Amino acid sequence: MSNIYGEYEAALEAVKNDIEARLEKYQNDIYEKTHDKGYEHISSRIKSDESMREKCIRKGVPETAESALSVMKDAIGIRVICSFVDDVYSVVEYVRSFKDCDIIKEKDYIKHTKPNGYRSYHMILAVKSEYKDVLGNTPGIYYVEMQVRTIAMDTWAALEHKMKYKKDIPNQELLVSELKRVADELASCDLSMQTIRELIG
Ligand code: 0O2
Repeated sequence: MSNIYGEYEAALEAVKNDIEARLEKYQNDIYEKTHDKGYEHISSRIKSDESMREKCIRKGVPETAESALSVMKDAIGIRVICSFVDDVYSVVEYVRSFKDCDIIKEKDYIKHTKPNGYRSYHMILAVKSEYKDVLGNTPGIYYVEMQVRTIAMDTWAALEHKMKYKKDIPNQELLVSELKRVADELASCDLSMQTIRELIG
């Protein structure tokens, strides 16, 4: 079976690199001004062929490049991990200023925490690219799912993600409420860390 992204795979890589380069510029600019970091690190991925096909099946759409690149909007995923909650919002504001890039969907799971305790700032970006897109437009539009969160939020999400797939764990209910409790404790630590930073100045 051929790759679901077909001839558009190179464009995905180019768009991912473009957004990463803009974030690196942000990091360098902040460092020049303040000798501090705007964020801790970035991680990125192109959703694998297998995961994208599985998602198409789950959402009831055909396993085609058009579904993967136009219906789904998370073929490219970029995660920005920050030390402090304020830095998350500064990154979001910087992304808002990107040229040739519109934020078409935004969810603040930090202010509006998910019932399970999940916190993160999500955006879907529509990025203009010199490459042709799956609908035949040049310049094309490629979508990027961006998640911006603190180290504490990221640690929690990674552990929760791992446990979600362990269905054979006894006492699931207790586990869910414990995870929620830990998420809230970590959020309170994030607040304290932010306060300490402000005290240091
Ligand atoms: P993966 O493998 O990380 O890509 P969608 O589900 O994308 O069609 P929706 O509901 O708008 O649409 O997405 P949302 O709420 O913005 O969440 C998308 C991604 O956020 C998920 O991607 C996860 O990466 C992350 N996420 C959202 N909620 C949770 C949560 O409760 N726990 C954890 N650990 N991660 C979460 P995928 O596609 O599920 O998976």
